[in-house]
Amino acid sequence: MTLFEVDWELIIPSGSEAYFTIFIDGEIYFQTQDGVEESGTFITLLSEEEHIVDFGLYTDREDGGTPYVKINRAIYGDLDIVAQGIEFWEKSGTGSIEIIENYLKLLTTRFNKIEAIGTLPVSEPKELQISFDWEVSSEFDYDFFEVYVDGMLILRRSGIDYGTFVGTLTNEQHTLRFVYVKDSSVSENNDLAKVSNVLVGGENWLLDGLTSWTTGGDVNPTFEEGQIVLACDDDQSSWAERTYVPVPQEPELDIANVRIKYFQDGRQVSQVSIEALDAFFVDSTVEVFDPDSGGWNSVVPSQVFGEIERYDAETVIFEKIADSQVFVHPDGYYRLLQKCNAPPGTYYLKTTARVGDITQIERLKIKAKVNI
Ligand SMILES: [Ca+2]
Repeated sequence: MTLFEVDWELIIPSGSEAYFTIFIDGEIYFQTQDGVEESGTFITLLSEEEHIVDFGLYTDREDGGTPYVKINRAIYGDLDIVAQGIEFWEKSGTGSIEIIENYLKLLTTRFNKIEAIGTLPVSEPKELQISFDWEVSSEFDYDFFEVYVDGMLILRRSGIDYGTFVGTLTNEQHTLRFVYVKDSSVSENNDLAKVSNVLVGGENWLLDGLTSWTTGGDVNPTFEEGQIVLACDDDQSSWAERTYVPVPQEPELDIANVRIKYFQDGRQVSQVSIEALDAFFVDSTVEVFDPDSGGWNSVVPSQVFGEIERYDAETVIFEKIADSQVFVHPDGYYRLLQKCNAPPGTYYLKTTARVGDITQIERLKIKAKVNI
């Protein structure tokens, strides 16, 4: 979804009356109180499809002078729609719309209305898809079904209406909230809203009803026949919300890109047998895989260290019994010297090599025959 932000300002000279509205796709999303001069920022998140935005000014009295609206800033994603110029806007009603300096100005005279209507373009989808079926049956323009993501309005409908919402979000934590909210009087139609088939990132969020949801408001919503049912009395609300948490990404394993090779007496070894576990050395080299040539090249690691470990087959635990001493040989290999005293058995030389941000750990099996 794409953020739509509008900084607006309604100027009403004393003795005059007017109010300002924002309609999106034909539905009222915002309205000021009649006759009150004010300013603010309107924020909504809109789905990827095209949307019609409609700024409206309604003037009742102009005894104190003509009221007007300034749209000081209107940004849709990366698009500055005020900067698009007056061509972006279609005028409807009586009065004038014009771009003055850096703002859009709407002006109309007594008992008239003026609207500036623009089309917000299709926007790029994000990674996480959300969709749900909704229906509302309420007092038109007063009692609303509203949907929020992270506290930002994404859908607002009233009267008798229904549809399927489809939008996308970044693959980050997001909270989706469904609300039914009523004004101070009058109920019409069935006086409720219903939501079903809530799919977030391919997961059906209603498989186990509202178990994973948080509910609240003056009246808790109910779950009936696969649908969230939101209803309440005048001046009340009812809501249900749930938070999406992305699955943590496993850190990229680059183990296959770095390898450690072991040598004794110049010959590569895959395990080492020693007469006694007192003092012995193993040489090692570190190589990195070059995807361009498809071969392994010697590399100078930023760090190499070794440890002798005892392996307990019952507990399946490696236990460190001594550190190795590491000597850098001028010929480009690392000599790992072990000095320890332990009974006969199976041990491992654990070698850790750091190359860039890769930490490669490998173990060489050591068979020690005789105790000293
Ligand atoms: Ca009502």
